[in-house]
Amino acid sequence: MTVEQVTNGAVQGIDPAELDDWFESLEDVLHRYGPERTQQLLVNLRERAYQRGVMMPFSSTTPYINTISVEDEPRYPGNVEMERRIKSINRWNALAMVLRANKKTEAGGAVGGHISTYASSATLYEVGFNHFFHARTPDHTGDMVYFQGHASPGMYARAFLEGRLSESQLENFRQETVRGTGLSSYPHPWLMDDFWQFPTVSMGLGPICSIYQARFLRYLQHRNLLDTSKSRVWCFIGDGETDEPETLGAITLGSRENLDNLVWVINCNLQRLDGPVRSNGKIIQELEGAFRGAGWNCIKVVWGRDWDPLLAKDHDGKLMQRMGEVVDGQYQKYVVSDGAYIRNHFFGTDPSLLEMVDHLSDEQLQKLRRGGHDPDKVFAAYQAAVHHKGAPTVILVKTIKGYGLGEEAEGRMVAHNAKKFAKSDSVKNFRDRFAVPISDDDLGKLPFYKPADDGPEMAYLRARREQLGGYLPKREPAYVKLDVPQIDDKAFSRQLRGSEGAHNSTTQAYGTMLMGLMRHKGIGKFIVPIIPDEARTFGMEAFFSTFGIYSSKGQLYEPVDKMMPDGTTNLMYYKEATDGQVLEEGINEAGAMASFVAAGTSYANLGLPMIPFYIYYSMFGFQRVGDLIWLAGDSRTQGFLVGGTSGRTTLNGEGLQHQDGHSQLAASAVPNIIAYDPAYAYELAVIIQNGLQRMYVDHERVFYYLSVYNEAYEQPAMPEGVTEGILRGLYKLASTDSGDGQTERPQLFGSGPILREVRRAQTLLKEKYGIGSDVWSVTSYSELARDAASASRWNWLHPGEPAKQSHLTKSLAGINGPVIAASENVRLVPNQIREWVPGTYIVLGTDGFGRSDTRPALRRHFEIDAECTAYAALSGLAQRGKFAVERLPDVIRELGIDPEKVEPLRA
Ligand SMILES: Cc1ncc(C[n+]2csc(CCOP(=O)(O)OP(=O)(O)O)c2C)c(N)n1
Ligand SMILES: [Mg+2]
Repeated sequence: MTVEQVTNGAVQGIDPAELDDWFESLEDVLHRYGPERTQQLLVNLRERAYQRGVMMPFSSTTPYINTISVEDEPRYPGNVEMERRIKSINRWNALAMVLRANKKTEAGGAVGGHISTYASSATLYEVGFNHFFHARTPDHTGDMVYFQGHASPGMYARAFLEGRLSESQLENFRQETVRGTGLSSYPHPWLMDDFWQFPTVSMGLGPICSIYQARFLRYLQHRNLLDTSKSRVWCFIGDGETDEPETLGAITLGSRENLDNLVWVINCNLQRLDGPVRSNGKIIQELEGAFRGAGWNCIKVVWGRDWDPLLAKDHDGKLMQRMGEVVDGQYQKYVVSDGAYIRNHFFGTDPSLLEMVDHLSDEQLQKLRRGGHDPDKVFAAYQAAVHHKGAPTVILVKTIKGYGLGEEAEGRMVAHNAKKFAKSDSVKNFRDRFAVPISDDDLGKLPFYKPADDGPEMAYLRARREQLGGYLPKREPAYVKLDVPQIDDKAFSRQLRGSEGAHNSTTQAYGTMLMGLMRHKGIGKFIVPIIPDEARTFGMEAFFSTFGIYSSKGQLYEPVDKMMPDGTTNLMYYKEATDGQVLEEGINEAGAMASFVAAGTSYANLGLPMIPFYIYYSMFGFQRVGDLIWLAGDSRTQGFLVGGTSGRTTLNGEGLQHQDGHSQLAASAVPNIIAYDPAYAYELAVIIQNGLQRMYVDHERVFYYLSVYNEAYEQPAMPEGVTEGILRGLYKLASTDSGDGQTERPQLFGSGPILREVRRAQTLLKEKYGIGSDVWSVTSYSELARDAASASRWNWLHPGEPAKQSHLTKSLAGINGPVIAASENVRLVPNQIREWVPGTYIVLGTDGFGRSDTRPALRRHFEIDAECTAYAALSGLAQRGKFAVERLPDVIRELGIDPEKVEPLRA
């Protein structure tokens, strides 16, 4: 039996009069004791029934009406008429902006834009702007609002009224190749760094980021770093967007962490891009079930106040039942239908329903508003949300896509992509509907409209925002210089000395350094170590007990590993604490990335620079959550991404799905990522120190990607004079003397653990063939390539002027011999620099699926081991006439290489 059937009042087999008694009793209890006691009574009744063997049907949903009853609605505190006028002006300017931009750019490829999304959500935003969204002020860390990406025209329109954007900026919507004159298509902090805070338009990323942002506010609070108690995170989401796994995938974190500082507003206009979100079902009900099940406070805003009198007359629940049984595809049909159709089809299923609307004309029927277009209902929901304690709130609001845009867009399947009107009177109808004071003569020009500065609308708008602390969105980075440790600090210096005979991996070096940095007086407390259930893999479990794992609830249990079998206390136990520093995110790379972004943008969004160090299984970074990494770049996030257990051959036993050889390639495509693939601990130290300096002292808007590996070997001490080379991407590490009559010297490039194979190749060449060579450590192909490309571009545009020389060009100026590159990466990584490598350049790499085996077997399989590298060097010399070609087959044999072995790319 569904809830709807119960509320309908008839239960088969029970005498209606008896049933009436039950309902009367309910009314009586409700009247005398109120809803809360009634709820307790019903819960008790349900439990009693359960004990007596009556199984209650599970229902995660409530009837398809507003959650907040009319009696519980607060009085609207604003001037409704004034707010309606401001909203209408915003609607107009948003529309004009998109239409004008497309007209203007028609010949060169119209720039596009969206009008239907904001048309459906204008009320949702305006109620927020006028009454809820608090700006950041000295005594308030500010509300954080995630605006639905393609509603951006509405946000620009409002900022225009507020005097924060100029007419020329509106005129140049989506035309932004010259910085500062245009407006970005969607919220992009990279492009509008004093305006947008949160990129949202890759569906699903805004929602997941908002959850972790809300949790990060709590983290800062609990660690006594910042009082964020007044801040609230608002996230505006499309109903279609909820299909993204990222949107719903982390909602239980919100309830588990009691994030009552988080409000989601899901604009249920029932449509996505191509068509209905749930044509044959009901998205609002589906989402209600999901969110209630996940422990969220769920508020439905389905109907506008025009429906209140009808629902008040709905004593037998028939209207509610009808509301509940109509599917979304049909509700969309009502949007585009006239009143007669609605009367016949919606109300016509039951004579008593028809009678209920007898007094309403067809026109009135057609205008019965949905909840999301009624400021009273929206306000009531927001008010309830901000007062709710103990859980996040989701507000499911029913609206109409393209609201007010007329027959060319409103509720139409094509609404999402409408960006121009085919019919000449569409604009006029819109103007009339929203009573925007533009004359008929001016309509064709689509002028932007701004009321007089001293007029009542502007005064009202300003007053409301003043009351709420100022304007938003607004991005205000803090230019605090952190007391970053220098390279001689003990956190780093130990790594510069080398491991002195001991065998360590770069992952170990990373863990040791991070621990040292977290103990550093200047920056220690600002570090946010993030790990998704992988600390033991990286040998970092000591972080748990040393710094504590953040948990808003502390530790409510006695961890099994605290007591040793002999009764002593284990100091390395799984310690959770309210002021814990480690964010242990569980098996959740997407959530960990969202935490990384929240921490790494704290300098801009909260005025407090934080330093996230996020280490993860390398393969599950760029490949798994690449879009979140791109978003981190857009957000101007700072911090270190660390790909642990890297390497298609160094991570040897895990096989195909785990062995990464392409994250350095993916990293090279993110413009503000500085990526390194170091071989030695001292290189890592130099890189991390420099990264801290660049990000947290010099305020460069970059972030880092570092590959670290789990192969243990002796870490050498840092040679003299290599710092610049490490940072720029390449330095000469070791040379052997040229042999008798040798006229060319092979140049051997190595990275990561493969540098050691390259060094072994150098020895082979010398010992077996008497050939001297140079070994270079290449710490970053992407940095080399970017630097070289910049120099080339400058030279190209400045003919006749003294040419600029890149680090690569300068470093290779004196070489004479073939260049061989070997690394854990696919060939495209070293091939980034091919354009600038003089002469022969042979690249070895790990193209092809990985597999499990021993490291030597895998390195031979991919042909990146010392033997293959040495052979490549000799064949390079042969190509240049410096080694006898006829000898090459012998060399292959001597080095034990099977020329008929399987081709790794296709294996
Ligand atoms: C990851 C991703 N996939 C696809 C798109 C393209 N896209 C942009 S808006 C949209 C439809 C959005 O529908 P909905 O979330 O319901 O928002 P509405 O405009 O209806 O409010 C799509 C598919 C995108 N921006 N991001
Ligand atoms: Mg939608």
